Amino acid sequence: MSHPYLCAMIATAVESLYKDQSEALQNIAEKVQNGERISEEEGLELFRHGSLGFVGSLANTVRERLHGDAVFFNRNFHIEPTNVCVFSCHFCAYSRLYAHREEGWELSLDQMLDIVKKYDDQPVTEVHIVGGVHPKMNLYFFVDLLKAIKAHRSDLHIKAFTAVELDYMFRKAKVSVEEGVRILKEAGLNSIPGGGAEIFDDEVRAKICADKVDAEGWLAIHEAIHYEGLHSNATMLYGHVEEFEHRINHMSRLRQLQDRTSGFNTFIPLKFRNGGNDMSHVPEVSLVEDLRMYAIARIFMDNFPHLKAYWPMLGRKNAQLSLSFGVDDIDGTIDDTTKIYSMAGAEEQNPAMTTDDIVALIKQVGRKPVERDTLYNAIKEY
Ligand code: V47
Ligand code: SF4
Repeated sequence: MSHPYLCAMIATAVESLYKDQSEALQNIAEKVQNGERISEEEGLELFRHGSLGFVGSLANTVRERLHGDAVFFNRNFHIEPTNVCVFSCHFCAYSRLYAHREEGWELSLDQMLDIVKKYDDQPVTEVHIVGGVHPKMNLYFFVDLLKAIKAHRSDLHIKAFTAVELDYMFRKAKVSVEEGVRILKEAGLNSIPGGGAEIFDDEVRAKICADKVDAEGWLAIHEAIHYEGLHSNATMLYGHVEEFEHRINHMSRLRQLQDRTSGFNTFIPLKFRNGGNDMSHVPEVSLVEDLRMYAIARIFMDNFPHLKAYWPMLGRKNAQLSLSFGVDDIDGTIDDTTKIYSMAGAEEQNPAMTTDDIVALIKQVGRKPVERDTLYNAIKEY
């Protein structure tokens, strides 16, 4: 966007967009433009009164300050060891209780290694392993899996196990969180994904996922991961029974941990989808609300380097749109091994995009595709 006349026009339009706002919103705009952190109250003000145009424009300023036009993606594939799960999250369309395990799947170590081998000739850099919490797949089963993957392909970055899976496997093996993290790191674990965070507030958690690890446990596991020198991501499941206050509280707790450790790479807001689960009566929020969510996250989470839109859940067109509302990362070239969203009614039933597809999708909206590894080192600019 280098034409001087166009730039001046946009600057005037943005200025008048800010001037027409309440004093509170104008103060927030000034802070964000000066690179200052906004408070929880100010975050709430954005959720309550910030129009899509207003928050979008501010978020884009932050996003371009951090990353210019770059949009990151990586070449990865998923392994989902099982969908059998001891927990009963009401929003989950994917899991099956152990008593009904014949309706689900349970992969053996050899079957999972066969998935890894399918990618032998492909330049993937990451395997993302995540699934249900199976009572018989214990810490040492996963130690063997990590070791087998590393023995086969040592350069593959293993991003594996949500804090929910880790909490269960550590407790069952009677090891402390710190000890468990060390055991998995020694076996080859490189980072952990951001799942299982949902909404940290206890009352909301009691309504949607009462029986799994609570906020303190989730945060303690990520803290231990960071202190071992590994990185992680953080998610937030939004757009169901929570209020704006709960979203701000969730993001604030993540921001505080990040101030201490700097171990998070990416924040990933996940839109609640209501297909095939116990919460099908809860309506889904609009696309405008999704984009406002991304934008406010980009403004509020000032110490998170990246904001990810998970395209299999959002769909390709909406993922493109999100790139103007603070998002700088659209995950990877996942193939159809990921089922957690397709089973809940997400846009993409068989999510797969080739690198050419992803590059074209990003270029079509005037941004610059950058292939990255898990830790955001640039591998190739397109
Ligand atoms: O924690 C489950 C979510 C998460 C539904 O770290 C749902 O790179 C919406 O965390 N509607 C697991 N969401 C997936 C996850 C993830 C995904 C992509 C990348 C990364 C990363 C992490 O999926 C769960 C839950 O919040 N989920 N059911 C649903 N009906
Ligand atoms: Fe199990 Fe995860 Fe589904 Fe909850 S969201 S029931 S922990 S698979």
